[in-house]
Amino acid sequence: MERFGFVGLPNSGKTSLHNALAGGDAVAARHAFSTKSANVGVAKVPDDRLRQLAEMSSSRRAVNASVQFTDIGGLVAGSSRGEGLGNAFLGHVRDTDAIVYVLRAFVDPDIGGVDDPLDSLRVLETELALADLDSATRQLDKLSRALKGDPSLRASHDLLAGAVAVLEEGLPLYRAGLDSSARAGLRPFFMLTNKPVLAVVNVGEGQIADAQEVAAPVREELGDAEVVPLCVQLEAEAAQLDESERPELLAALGLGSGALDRFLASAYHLLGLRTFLTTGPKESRAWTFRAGATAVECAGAVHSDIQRGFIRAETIRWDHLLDAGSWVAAREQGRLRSEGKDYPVADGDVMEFRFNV
Ligand SMILES: Nc1nc2c(ncn2[C@@H]2O[C@H](COP(=O)(O)OP(=O)(O)OP(=O)(O)O)[C@@H](O)[C@H]2O)c(=O)[nH]1
Ligand SMILES: [Mg+2]
Repeated sequence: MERFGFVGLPNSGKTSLHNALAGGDAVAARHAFSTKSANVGVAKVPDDRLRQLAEMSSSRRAVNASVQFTDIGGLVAGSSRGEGLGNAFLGHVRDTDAIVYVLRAFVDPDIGGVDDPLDSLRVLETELALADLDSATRQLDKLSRALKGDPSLRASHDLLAGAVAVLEEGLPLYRAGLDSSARAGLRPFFMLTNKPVLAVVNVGEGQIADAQEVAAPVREELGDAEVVPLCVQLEAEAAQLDESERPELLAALGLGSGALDRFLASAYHLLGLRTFLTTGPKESRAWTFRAGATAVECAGAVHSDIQRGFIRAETIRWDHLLDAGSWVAAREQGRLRSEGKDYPVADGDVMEFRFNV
């Protein structure tokens, strides 16, 4: 499963965000470094298409897609040199597929820490870039020596040398304007700042009305990255409630419901994850696949036997299926397509696999 790592200064709200997503109650505390080991959680990816299909089929249950996230201990200036939780921290970041910066904007004199989101971002980016510079320099050294005996390493060497130049300026790689082939070429070097990023700006209750303005400087700085203002504390409290009461509370607080849902949806998309669906009376289910996957690869997500014995897939877009009213009706109306192994599955396709084992 794909994993996000929360990266933020102490007391920025990482554990609270973890709790909001998992509905859990890991210890969120007012002192710095309250999280020492990483909390790993799983969040359901909200999907209204799934809900509607489950209703259409009177499914006994609906199963959402899910993502994992790791609540990592706080980072401080100097973490890249072993200050604070130092190396353990960096190890956890290395293990993730994408980084979620948690940037504190809420002001509370009783809770120590930085409450300027842009200042926080600068500290975090500097530390990650320094950690990358250290690792990249060492790898470049090795590669330069190996290059003498193996000229085929030239492209890789030059790419890494370019990365070192960027990092020396304190710039994270994701902000260097590298094209996707350069980003892919750097992947074997396991750079932290070559991972996709998004940011949560953690606003206080009093800032909810101006949340977009509070987040604006971060959005400007990060350019293409998704920046989501959230009142993490309230979301965490709402997560403790019954699912049916939640929208009401959030609406009453003027948050609107669904800020957290939108965050999850963008996170999912950021990783290049897409969803296909299956539906029937027993269950309706959202399945995760990587953008570009074929029908036979998607069949493997359901079961390896279905992949092995794949014959064809009957498929229809989710909204067309709802429009037809049922799978049988869609077939009668000639709206089901029959697709072979190499069909590139689209986000929102409803699939039924024909197989023979
Ligand atoms: N007033 C206010 N307090 C908040 C908000 N979000 C989080 N807090 C509080 O801030 C404190 C720190 O939150 P945590 O979620 O533990 O922060 P953390 O980033 O996990 O901290 P470390 O693990 O120590 O790095 C807790 O007391 C939270 O209740 C908020 O929006 N408003
Ligand atoms: Mg914590």
